[in-house]
Order: sequence, then structure tokens, then C-alpha cells
Amino acid sequence: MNINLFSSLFWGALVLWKGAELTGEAAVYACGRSLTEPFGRFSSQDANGTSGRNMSCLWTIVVPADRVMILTFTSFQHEAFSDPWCRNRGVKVNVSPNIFNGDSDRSPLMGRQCGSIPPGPLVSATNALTVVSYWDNIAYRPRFIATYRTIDRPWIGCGGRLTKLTETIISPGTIQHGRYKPNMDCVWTIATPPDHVIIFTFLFFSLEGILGQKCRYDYVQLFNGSSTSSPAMGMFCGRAHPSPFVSTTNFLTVRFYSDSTVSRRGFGATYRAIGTRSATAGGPQ
Ligand SMILES: [Ca+2]
Repeated sequence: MNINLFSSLFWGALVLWKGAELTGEAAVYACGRSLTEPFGRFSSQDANGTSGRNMSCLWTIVVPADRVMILTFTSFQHEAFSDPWCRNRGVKVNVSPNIFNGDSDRSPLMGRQCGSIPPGPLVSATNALTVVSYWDNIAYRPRFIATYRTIDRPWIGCGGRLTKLTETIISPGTIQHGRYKPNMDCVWTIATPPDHVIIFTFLFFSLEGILGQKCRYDYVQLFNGSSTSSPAMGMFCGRAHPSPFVSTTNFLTVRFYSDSTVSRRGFGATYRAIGTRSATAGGPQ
């Protein structure tokens, strides 16, 4: 963990240095744009019309302060590297995109990705994200398409009692480190007013294990009631996205368990409480 953090800081600093090197004192980007809509799309095509080597593009997304973003790469093609920090070309930092958790390329580096496998959905820690794409050789211009959408700021922490009519939970560690923490055993109890049911929907899902093999390592469990003693409604692991679940009462309990090794992106999920009286009576209450 410490090595990764050091590596992150080091390479983040190197990227800034390279960016600054291109133009002198400060990094000036040849392309990219600012986005402020609640959802949107941007891509490497924003760099069309530019040419040459040592190019860099910057996209900044800023949404209202009470919101965060889920960023998803729907298409992704970058040079392939073998190590997780995409750096085995030495100082040639063609390892884009670099994603910063904030409104500029001086914000904390959230991560980077290379190769042809897109990273899983990324959840921002704040209401701003910055994506920097850099390439040193036009022959290796990176290509990607990214979309984002905004969600309410998620509940932070391992478990708790959730009483709002809607809330989002994220596996601990996913926002900060891009993957969940090991050795977690978190229980969230969703308690909404009487005469409500809860629609629980996964936003993204990637846990260690293979569904159907009893989820021996890491898993999410849903219980149709106010505790883990309530009827179990499902145990999920692996990469298959679970279907939405609707409770039969105004309570729902969610448990997330991770063992001591191997972590993946994790999960994000949101729920919404719906009044049953108005839904079933078909008229005013
Ligand atoms: Ca694990």
C-alpha cells in the first residue's frame, strides 16, 4: 500500500513535470474541455485536428458541490504495459489517461490506466474530476470514450443505519484507492418509514470470486429485513452485475465481506424508498 502510494505520488509528479516541460512554466494543453452538465461524454476525438508529438489534453468536470461522479470508459485503447502503473517505457509517460481527484492536474492523482482493457467505473471523491491524456508519439495516440453521471454524495464508512429515502453506498476503499479494502465486514441497515418498500440497485459491481462457487472469498449479501438474521435474498461475488432487488418491508440489510487477500473495484449501490400506500391504493392517501 505504501509502495503504491509512493509510486502514485512519484508518477503524478513526473506527469506534471512532463506537462510543464512541454510548454515551459506551466502545463498548457492542446485540447480537451470543461464539462459542467450532470451527465456527459468526452473522448480522444476532442484531439482531432491537432497533430505532432508530445501532445496533452485535459478535461475537467465540475458538478454541483453536493454531488460526485461515476466515470466509465466505454472504449479504451492505449499502449499496453505489463505493470499496474503503466510505466515500463521509462520516462516516456505515454500512460494516459491520468485521472485526478479534483478540478485541476494538481489535484491528487486517482489513478491511470493503459492497455486495451478499460478500467472499471471510477467514483470521484469530490464534485470535480480531471482527466489528462498525454502521448509522446503520434503513432501511439491513445483512444478512448468516457461517460460520466452524477450521484448524491455516498454514505461513507463500513456499515451503518441509513434512514434517508434515498442513499448511495460504496464499498470502503473504492473511492480512495480504486479497490475495496481487505478484511472488511460491513453491515448497512436501511430503515425507511412504514408503508414503504426499498428498491436496491447496484451501480457497478466487481468482487473477487465467481458467482456459483459459493462466493468463498468476498461477497455482498442482501437480507429482506432489519438484520442479518432476516431472510437472505442473495449472495453476490465476481463480475456479474446483480439485478435490482425490491424488499417486501421497509427494511433491508446489506452485508459486505472481504477476506485478507485480492481486492477488486468493489461495488456501488443506491436505494430508493417507495411509499406502498399510494402505489397500491391508486389514489390520494
Ligand atoms: Ca478478497
